[in-house]
Amino acid sequence: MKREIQAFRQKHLLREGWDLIPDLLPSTLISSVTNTFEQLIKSNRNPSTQILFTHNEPPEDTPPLSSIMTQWLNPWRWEEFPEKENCKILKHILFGEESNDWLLFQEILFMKQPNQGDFHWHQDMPFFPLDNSDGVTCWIAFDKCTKENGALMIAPRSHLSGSLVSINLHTGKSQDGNGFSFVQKDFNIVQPILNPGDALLFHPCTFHASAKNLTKLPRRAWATVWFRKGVKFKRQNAPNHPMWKDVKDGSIVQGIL
Ligand SMILES: O=C(O)CCC(=O)C(=O)O
Repeated sequence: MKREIQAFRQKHLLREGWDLIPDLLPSTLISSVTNTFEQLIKSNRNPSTQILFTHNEPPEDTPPLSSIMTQWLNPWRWEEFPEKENCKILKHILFGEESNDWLLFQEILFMKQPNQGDFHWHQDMPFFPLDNSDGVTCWIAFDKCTKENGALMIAPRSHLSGSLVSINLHTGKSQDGNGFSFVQKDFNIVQPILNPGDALLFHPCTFHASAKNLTKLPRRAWATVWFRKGVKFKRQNAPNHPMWKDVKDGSIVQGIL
């Protein structure tokens, strides 16, 4: 059966920086995660309040995260939702027989609401306190995604630059103020139209972004970030990362599952 075949094509990802897998999720998993979204909205589990400023405090005039995105980080932590089980099923769909080689680093449920601002071009890797980028993000649509509702945009092959700088997602400028900003015209940007259950896979160093949602309905997505086992914590890459309470610099990342 199609879904028992490993979906992750690592050679392709390493060459192009991204991949599209239509119809990745079985309908049972779509229903379960959709239910988590609905329950979360009704619950008292508050969305995250600010993006990570990896090395400094947020600049004083920084608005809350809700001005650009409604997102819940690591909902697998909350036992009232079946997210741990959902991530386990997804792991098998993605990596098949190689599942034991991979760990889940984080899970985010994204809800881009009408009138929230641009989510600027960035790489994920500079936000992670990890020593190598042998990983992949799996971003799965939970609503039809189009240009109008801010479908994810990807810059193919932008991962070839390696991990550069953490970006202030409110402004698109580098957090360390070194003047870096992403130049769209240097890449053949793609913005695939997705149906619920379709997945975009991208490398941790691939630049991606989403513009405003100009429709009247939210655009939801389930993003999980996976790394190959053996990756270690490296504090200096993101010293403000909340995981520092629980881990030691140089130790092997255990992952969530
Ligand atoms: O859903 C979005 O618009 C942004 C997602 C994103 O930046 C990410 O998954 O790292």
